[in-house]
Amino acid sequence: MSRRAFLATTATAAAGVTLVACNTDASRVDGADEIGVVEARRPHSGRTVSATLTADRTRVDLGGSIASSLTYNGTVPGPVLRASVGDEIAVMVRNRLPHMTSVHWHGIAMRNDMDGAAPATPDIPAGGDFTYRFSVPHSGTYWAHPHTGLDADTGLYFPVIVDDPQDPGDYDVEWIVVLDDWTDGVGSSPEQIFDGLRNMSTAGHDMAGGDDMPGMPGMRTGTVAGVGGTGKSALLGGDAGDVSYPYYLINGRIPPAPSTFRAKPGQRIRMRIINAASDTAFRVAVGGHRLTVTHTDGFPVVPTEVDAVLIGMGERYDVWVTAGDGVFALVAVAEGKNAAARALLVTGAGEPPPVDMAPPELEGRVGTVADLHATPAAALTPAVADVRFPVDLAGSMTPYEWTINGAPYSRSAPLQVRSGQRVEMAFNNTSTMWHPMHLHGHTFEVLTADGVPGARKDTVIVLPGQRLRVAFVADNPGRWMMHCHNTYHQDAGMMTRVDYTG
Ligand SMILES: [Cu+2]
Repeated sequence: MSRRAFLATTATAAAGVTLVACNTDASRVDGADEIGVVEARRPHSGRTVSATLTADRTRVDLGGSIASSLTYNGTVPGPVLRASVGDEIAVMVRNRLPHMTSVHWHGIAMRNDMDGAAPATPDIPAGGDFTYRFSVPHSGTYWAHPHTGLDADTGLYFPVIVDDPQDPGDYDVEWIVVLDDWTDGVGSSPEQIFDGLRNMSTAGHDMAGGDDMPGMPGMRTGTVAGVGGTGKSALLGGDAGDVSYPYYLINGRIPPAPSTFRAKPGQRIRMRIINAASDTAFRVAVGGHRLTVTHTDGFPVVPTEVDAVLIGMGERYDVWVTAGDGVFALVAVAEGKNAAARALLVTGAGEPPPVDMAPPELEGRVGTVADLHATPAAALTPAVADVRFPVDLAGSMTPYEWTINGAPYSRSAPLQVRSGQRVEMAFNNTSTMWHPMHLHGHTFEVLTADGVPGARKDTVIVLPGQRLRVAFVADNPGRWMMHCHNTYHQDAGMMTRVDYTG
């Protein structure tokens, strides 16, 4: 399918959806006036992209394995939402779940009262409807997911792609690749995993222990399937994760029944890779191909050729691939977990590689954030910071507690900024686990030792023992969450806020 045909298809789909009523109530948040002023300053195309999403428990076919899980409109991933810079997005969410939910628009620098994370946006009660309505200021690869409880570890996620009509991009075809670690409906539920992690710690033993779990007769520590079973990763600087999943998926499919992307030999493919997982970093390669990284988290980087990329939860990498002739495996290794997800690239005749084939590119040059630099247009104007914050990341498996600046979210002191400030944050990871740290509503620049601008990111991997400085301009007033994008770390407290005080 050509890029032109792809765009035409999505435009037709969008046109068939009716507009929904506006229920924006900006007066309910602090600084509502300022939010309105900043919204007026964003680009506006006059076009509205509308959609309706129903969050419900449904059956999903993962490729011969049927799971009961939470989905948007019955599919995993949910439907792609596509807009152009300046468009207004109007998405009505019908919550048919038995509990509160929300849709957080990950990476988009949108108005705070539509961010989909409490307290800035109220959660949607069970049975309720809510319309998210906001304009999109920047092009790029984004995605959306709930910001409530452990629902991020279900099928509730979908890609959000924002095009720039002024810069259509130099590629022939586009391949959206969504990675996930999967347990819901086939293994332990996210709630069972979280209970297992916490009970493991309450018992004061590691997973090798055999004591009865308090209050759970017959359940023994380490017996919750998936809990504590992962290995080490040199790339991640230590422990790879807390959870071993039954499946790792690309575009909702298990490796024996992979999703297939068709292109012509010689075509330049823009792959938009999104890691929607909860506890898994992926090392991604395409057999027989090199990757040219062009963007991360929506923003352009100086094109960088690599053999594979490492992508943490919440991160996105856009890469170019020039298609060879044949049948190739896209393999996403669940880093440090001795498992993988895969998809196929088909451009010609041939048999698919064996399901367990590991392309040699996985062991070649693996691109990480340290290799990437913002393009001059994407880099921040150099300036001295107006305010600096330490952001200490700490925690442990036993007890299972994760903190920012010494406190879980329930007791956290938000970082306080004022509009117009240049803000520096110094992540300092004193734990033995890596953390993909995500800031809502802003894209920060990774600061480098030599002063060459690092990549613009909204989610960045901070390795064990690492100090990593980032800077952003406080230009989007409101109350914004900042947290580890490991679902279980986040729920165990590794979250705080950046609050505007004026
Ligand atoms: Cu974490």
